[in-house]
Amino acid sequence: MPKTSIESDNPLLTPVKTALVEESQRLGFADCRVTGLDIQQHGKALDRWLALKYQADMSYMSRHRDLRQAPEQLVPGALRCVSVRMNYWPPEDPTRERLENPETAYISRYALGRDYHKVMRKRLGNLGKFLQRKLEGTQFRAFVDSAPVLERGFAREAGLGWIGKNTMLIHPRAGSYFFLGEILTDAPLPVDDGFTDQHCGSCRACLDLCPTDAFPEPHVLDANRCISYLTIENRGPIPEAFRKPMGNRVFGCDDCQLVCPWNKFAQFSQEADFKPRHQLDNSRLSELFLWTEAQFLERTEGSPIRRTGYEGWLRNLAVGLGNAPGTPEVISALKSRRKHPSQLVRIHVRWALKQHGCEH
Ligand code: B12
Ligand code: SF4
Ligand code: SF4
Repeated sequence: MPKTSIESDNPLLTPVKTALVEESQRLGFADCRVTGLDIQQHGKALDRWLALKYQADMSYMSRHRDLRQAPEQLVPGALRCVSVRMNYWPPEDPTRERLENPETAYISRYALGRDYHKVMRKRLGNLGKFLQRKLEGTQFRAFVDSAPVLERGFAREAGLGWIGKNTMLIHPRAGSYFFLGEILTDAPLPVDDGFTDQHCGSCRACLDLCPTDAFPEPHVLDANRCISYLTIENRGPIPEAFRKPMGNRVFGCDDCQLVCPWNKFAQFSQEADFKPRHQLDNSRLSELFLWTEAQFLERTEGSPIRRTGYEGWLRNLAVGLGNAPGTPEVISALKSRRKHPSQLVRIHVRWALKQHGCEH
């Protein structure tokens, strides 16, 4: 079908949209909806967040601030955002058991398998090409996480869910254990209704149970205090005040989702790519701490864990070991890294040994 030039919804494109949604399901997306590009309201929330310095050292959040608020500049002539979600939670995972065992490394459930950026970007690219085949001359660009796109904002406007007090995008029949992705396109596809309801009500479980008290107010997260930021994005030391509350969370954190009552409706993922690799869903802290750099690189190939780097990995695990019971295995693992060439690692090892009464 030749592309139309009008900018308002084109009812002739309804069958194209229906086919697009069907194709998205075939590609493994759990939902796919369309919205326009007005993201003003969310841009204001972003401005406030940046003014309060809640982005910590994630300078890319302020660097691309203008682009985040003017998505049409990312794709010339763009009119619509196709917003999708993909579930990632592993079926029948004894998550709480792992989190409550202080000798086990707790790795965020989104990071146990293949990196979602890779999985989703490829499939979104295929979805965009499908649209191009249906609508000759259509331009599109696919995004997952990395580009300056306010993904939760678009998802809400497209009707994929509401933004909870924990800042997660939540769907009443699917909880929040899913990733988001988008296609920006110049095709004037019919838009869906946004999600204007808020289903948090008087609940505040996530705000009260966050181990590091990272929510200064509902719907606002201070990344400086968030374990997910501290263990993944942060390149420096973990401030001492947050080391004990981190417990055994060594890569990311799921607590504000685990406590959310809406996640009893979460849909499990059947994606082979997201299946846990190298038993990362059930490994001892001390075992992971003894990985060499070569083993780290080999075992995290294609995994989101690569982002923290080997030094960051050891830093996080040292904190976990400082919080673990002081068994001979734990003490000996920590002592083996006492003279590690990285000062960052040494600082955290020293702190961990101190927790077990080993000062020297
Ligand atoms: C930076 C970032 C982080 C930072 C900061 C998180 C944050 N809350 O800002 C850190 C490293 C801490 C982080 C952690 C996590 N992240 Co993250 N992160 C991002 C990223 C790259 C940008 C988020 C952003 O723009 N933050 C700025 C603030 C201002 O935006 P926001 O919190 O989303 O707030 C929005 C609303 O709250 C809204 N808002 C606030 N007040 C009001 C009021 C009204 C009336 C309205 C309408 C809107 C509104 O405005 C904002 C814009 O829409 C996105 C990907 C992307 N490009 O969007 C992924 C993303 C948000 N992260 C994701 C995930 C999975 C996680 C973790 C669960 C990973 C983990 N297990 O450790 C945790 C969850 C922590 C949490 N509770 O948010 C998913 C979320 C999926 C979902 N269902 O919501 C995303 C979308 C990535 C993806 N492609 O799937 N993340
Ligand atoms: S991810 Fe963890 S530390 Fe971060 S806000 Fe949620 S519960 Fe708090
Ligand atoms: S835990 Fe309660 S307040 Fe927090 S996001 Fe879920 S429903 Fe909303």
